[in-house]
Amino acid sequence: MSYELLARIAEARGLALRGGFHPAPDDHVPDLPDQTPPGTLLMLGWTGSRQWPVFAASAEYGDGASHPLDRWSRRIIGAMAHEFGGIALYPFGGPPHRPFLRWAQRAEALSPSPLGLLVHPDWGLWHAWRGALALSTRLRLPPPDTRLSPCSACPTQPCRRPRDFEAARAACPVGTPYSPCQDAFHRKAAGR
Ligand code: B12
Repeated sequence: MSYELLARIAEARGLALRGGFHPAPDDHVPDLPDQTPPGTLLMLGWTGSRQWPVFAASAEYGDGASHPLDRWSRRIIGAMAHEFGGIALYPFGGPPHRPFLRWAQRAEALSPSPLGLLVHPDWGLWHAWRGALALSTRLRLPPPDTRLSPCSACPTQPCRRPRDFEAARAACPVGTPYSPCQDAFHRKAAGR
């Protein structure tokens, strides 16, 4: 099994493989069921609205029960953990919360934006995590992405002007805001 193959499998199931790293003890990645430390942590999530159609076609999206996205994430990522020999970890379900923001910065070119959300050179503020896979094997990972924060090369920082969080997020010139359907779903989930 390679990183590239896992990336293709994840994409077909509606998830972007968003980098990974070889955990050290201070990364606070839990041990595997056999009490050994994992060799690799892989981050899985959404980048823009690219993966949305797979979720929107799922049973969870349409069944009317609560927390459809969390249930979908558990089904898809739980199955991958089972297939590839590891455990699934989720950003939701706390407290305590798993340190996804810290793990994400170990795995990809991300940095805190003026809004607090992590900003990505391609996806801007329009991305999130659905889970992570802690695998027993030490996978060979792609070379690190060394791009700097897009905020450091953003002279006008239009996100700093609007007081309203949503307007500030939409003002970021990097990436493309979520599709109307996905945006409506997240707003409803956040109680807005
Ligand atoms: C709790 C929570 C909230 C709470 C916040 C309560 C609070 N005041 O803390 C509420 C419900 C308000 C919330 C709202 C939103 N959230 Co939220 N939230 C979380 C959650 C579940 C836990 C955060 C946490 O405490 N982690 C525990 C700590 C220990 O984790 P950590 O990674 O180690 O955190 C370290 C770093 O963040 C660092 N750190 C913290 N701040 C800063 C700042 C700087 C400058 C630096 C360098 C480091 C740093 O210090 C921490 C300790 O080591 C995370 C998922 C997760 N598991 O992390 C999502 C998460 C952070 N949320 C996310 C999102 C998208 C949102 C919303 C936009 C959702 C929405 N559509 O409304 C809003 C944004 C609100 C806003 N105005 O910023 C995304 C962020 C994606 C991104 N691009 O960064 C996450 C990662 C969820 C996901 N599934 O992807 N959220």
